[in-house]
Amino acid sequence: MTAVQETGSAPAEERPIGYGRLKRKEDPRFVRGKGHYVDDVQLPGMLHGAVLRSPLAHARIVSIDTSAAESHPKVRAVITGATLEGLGLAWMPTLSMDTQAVLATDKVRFQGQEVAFIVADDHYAARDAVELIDVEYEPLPPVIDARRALDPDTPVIRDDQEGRTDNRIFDWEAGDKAATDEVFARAELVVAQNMLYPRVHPAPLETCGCVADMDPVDGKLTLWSTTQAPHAHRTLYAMVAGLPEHKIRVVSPDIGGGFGNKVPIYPGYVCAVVGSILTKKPVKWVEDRSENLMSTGFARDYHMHGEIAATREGRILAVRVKVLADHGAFNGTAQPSKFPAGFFHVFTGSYDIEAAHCAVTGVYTNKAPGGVAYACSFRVTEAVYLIERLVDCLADELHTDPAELRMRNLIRPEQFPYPSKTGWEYDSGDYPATLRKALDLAGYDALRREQAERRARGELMGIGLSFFTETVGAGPRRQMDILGLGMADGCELRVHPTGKAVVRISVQTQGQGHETTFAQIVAEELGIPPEDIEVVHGDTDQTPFGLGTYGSRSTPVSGAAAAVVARKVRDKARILAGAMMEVSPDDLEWEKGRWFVRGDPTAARTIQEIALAAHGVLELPEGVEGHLEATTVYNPPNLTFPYGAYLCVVDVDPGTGVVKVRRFVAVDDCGTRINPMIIEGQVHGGLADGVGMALSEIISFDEDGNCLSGSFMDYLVPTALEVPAWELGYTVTPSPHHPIGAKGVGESATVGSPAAVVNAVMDAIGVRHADMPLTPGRVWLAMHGGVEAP
Ligand code: PCD
Repeated sequence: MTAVQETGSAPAEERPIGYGRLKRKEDPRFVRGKGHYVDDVQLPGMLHGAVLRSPLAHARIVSIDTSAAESHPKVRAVITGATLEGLGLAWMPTLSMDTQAVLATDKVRFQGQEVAFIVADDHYAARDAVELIDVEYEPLPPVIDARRALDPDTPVIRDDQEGRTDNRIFDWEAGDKAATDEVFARAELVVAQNMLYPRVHPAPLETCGCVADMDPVDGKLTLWSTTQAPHAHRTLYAMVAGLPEHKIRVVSPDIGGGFGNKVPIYPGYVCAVVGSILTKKPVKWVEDRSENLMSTGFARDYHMHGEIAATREGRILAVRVKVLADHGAFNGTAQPSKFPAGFFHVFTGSYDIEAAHCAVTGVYTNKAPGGVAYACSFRVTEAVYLIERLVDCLADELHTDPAELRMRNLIRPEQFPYPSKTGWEYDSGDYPATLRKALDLAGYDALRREQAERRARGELMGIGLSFFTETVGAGPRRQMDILGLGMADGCELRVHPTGKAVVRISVQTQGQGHETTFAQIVAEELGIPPEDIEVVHGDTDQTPFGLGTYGSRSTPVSGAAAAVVARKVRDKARILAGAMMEVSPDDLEWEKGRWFVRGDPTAARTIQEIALAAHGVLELPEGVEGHLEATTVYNPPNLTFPYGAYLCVVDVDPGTGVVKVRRFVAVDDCGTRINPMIIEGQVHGGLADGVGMALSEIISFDEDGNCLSGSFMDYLVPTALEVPAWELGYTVTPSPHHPIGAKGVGESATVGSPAAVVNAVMDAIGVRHADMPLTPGRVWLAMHGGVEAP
C-alpha cells in the first residue's frame, strides 16, 4: 500500500507540473508489446555478428587460427585484433580517458574479453563459427583481489601502456586532511569500520546490442544502438573513425532499461561497424545475458575503510575514508573527467560536521571494466552506504537510537545553501521534516515497542534507517566534462501553425517516461496540453547535442532546458500577441495558455492563435521573425541535491539466516514533482534494486578470475516475492536554481535503500557489520561470529 494512492487526482500539496499524474504516453505501445527495440530492427540483407570471448582472465595470445571459421559456408567476415590493428581500431578511448582493447591483440585481461568477431548470414551460424576459431593462450597469473593489485610482485595488467610498472590508475582525494586529522585527534570517540560495496550489475531487461549500417554509396553510417548517450557516442565514433559527425547517425530506439549499463561504448558496437564496412551490409550484434553480466559495465566494487569521530553525546564531528576502487582491466567508467572517483566525496552525507577527508585509489584488476552503473549517481551510492553504515555503527557504540542520532546531526533548514566540507553546495532541504515524516509513516515508536516484545520471545526483528543526500544533474560546464565535452544540454521547441508542438531533447529515455514528463514541462510553461506536444529524442539527426541520460541528470539539466526554451517561446508569443491586438507587449500578462491585456482579461490571444498568426500574414513587429520556435543550451549553475529518509523493517529467521523485508517506508524529496506517478514508479524500481543489492546480488569471481555470476541462476535479482508493498511519502523542497524547482529522482531509491536494509538486518541480529549481499549464509555466519571472505 502506498501513502499516495490516487491516480489522476493529485493531493493539493503535491504541486505537480503540467497535469501531474498523467498516464505515460509511451505505455500504449509498451503494454501492447509494440515497443521498438534495437533487436526489432530488421534491414534488408542484414548479417549477424557474434563475439569470441576469452575463457581466461589473464593470458598472452600466442596465435589465433581463423581458417576453419572462415571456411564456414555462412560466414561473411572474421575480424580479429590484427584486422582492427590494420585499420587503427584495435584500441578505443574510454569515457574515462583510458584506452580499451576492441579486440585483444597482445593479451586478454579479463574472462569474457572480446577476442574475435564473426559476421555471418544468421545468428546461429555466427555463434557456430565462433566455436571454430582456435586461440592459443599462454596463461598469466591473474590479479583478482584488488587488495593485492598494488603489491610489488603483482603482474602488471596494462603492460600495453608504456612505462607502466604497477596497477595503479589514480590517487585522488577530497576534503581537508590536516583539519580532519586534527578533529580526530581530539575526538572523544572514534568508530572505524571496513566495508565492501561489492561488484553488482545493472542487468537491464534488454542486453546491449546494435545494428550498424554503413552505406557504401553515400558513406553515411547509421547505428541503431542501445545507448543512453547517443550524441556522446557519435562524437566518440567521429573522433575514433575520423568520420565527420554528419556522416554518423546514432539512433537509440526503445531500450529496455539502461541503469548506466548503456553509457559506455562496447567493443561489440565497434566490431559491428567494422563488419558493416567490410561486408557492405548491415550487421546486427546483440549480446546474450551471460555476455551482458560477464563483460559489460558493472557497478561499485569499492573497498572502503571509514572512520567517524564524535562526542560522547553523539555529535558527529568528522569523517575520514580510504577507498580502494576496483575498476577492472580498463578504466571504462563514464564520469566527469575531473572526478576520477565520481562524486564519492559527498560521503559526509546529510550531516553538519566540522571536517572530512577521503583518499581514493583506483586499481586495475583482471575483471570486466566498468564501475559507475546501476543507479549510482557517479559513486553517490557508495558514499551514502558508507556514511549511513558508519552512523549506525556509531549509534551501536553509543547505545543510542539511530533515528535520534541522525536527527541530532542533520543539516538544519536554515543552513541552506549548505557548503559541505568536501566542496559541494547543497541547494535546499528541510531534512528534519523529511525524517520526521518517515518515522511517522512507519509508526517508529510502536515498531520499537514491537521489536522489544519480539526480542523477549527470541524473535529477530530489525529496524533500519537511512538518510541520504544525492548530487545529481551533472553538471556545470566549468567543472564537469566527459572527454572534454561540456555537460550542458541543448533543447529545441517548435510550435506548429495549429498550435501543436514538438520539443527535441538531447537526453535519452530508457523507461523513465521522458516522452510524458518533458511534454508536461512544456505544457506547464505554455499551456499547450501534453498530448499536443511530441517529444523527440534518441536520434542524433533529429535532436540537439547533449551528453545523455545517466546520473539522474535529465530533469536537472535537460528538463531545465525544456522549461527555458518554452519560456523563450512564451516571450516571443508575447510580442506577437501585442502585434495581434495592437497593444504594447508590456501591457500583456500571462495566464497559462494565453496572453491577455492587463485589466481586461477578455482581450486575449491563446498560444494556439498566436502560433497560427506567427505562421500567417500578421504584420510582424520590427526585428521579429515569423514562426514560433526557439532553441537553448542549458548550462546548470549547480547540481541538484535530492534527499530522502528511508526505513526498513526486517525479520530474520534465527535458524537459517533468511531475511524477510517486511516493510519499507520511503520519503523522498526531489523538489517540484513533475509527474508524481512516474516518480513513484522510479522509487518502486529503485527500492527493489536496493533490496537486491543488500540481500542477494553480487558478481563474484574465483581465484582464477572465472566469473561465477554469469546467469540469472547465479545473479539473483529480486522478484515481486522478495520485496514488500512499498510505503511512499514525500516532501517538496524546490531547487532554488532550477527553473521549475525540480531535482532528479531516478536513482534516489537505489542510492538510499541498501543502507536501510543492511542497518535493519544488523539491528535484528545485533552485529555491528557484515558485508552485502546479506545472503542467508552470510547472515547466519555473522550471527555466529564468523565472517565470510568477500
Ligand atoms: N521526474 C519527475 N519529477 C522530478 C524528477 C524526475 O517527474 N522532480 C521524472 C522525470 O521526468 C523522469 C524520471 O522521473 O521521467 C527520472 O528523472 P531523473 O531523475 O531526471 O532521471 P533521468 O536522467 O531521467 O533518468 C536516469 C536515471 C538513471 S541514471 C538510472 S541508473 C535509472 C533511473 O533513471 N535507469 C532507469 N530510472 C530508470 N527507470 C527505468 N524505467 N529504466 C532505467 O534504465 Mo544511471 O547513471 O544510468 O546508473
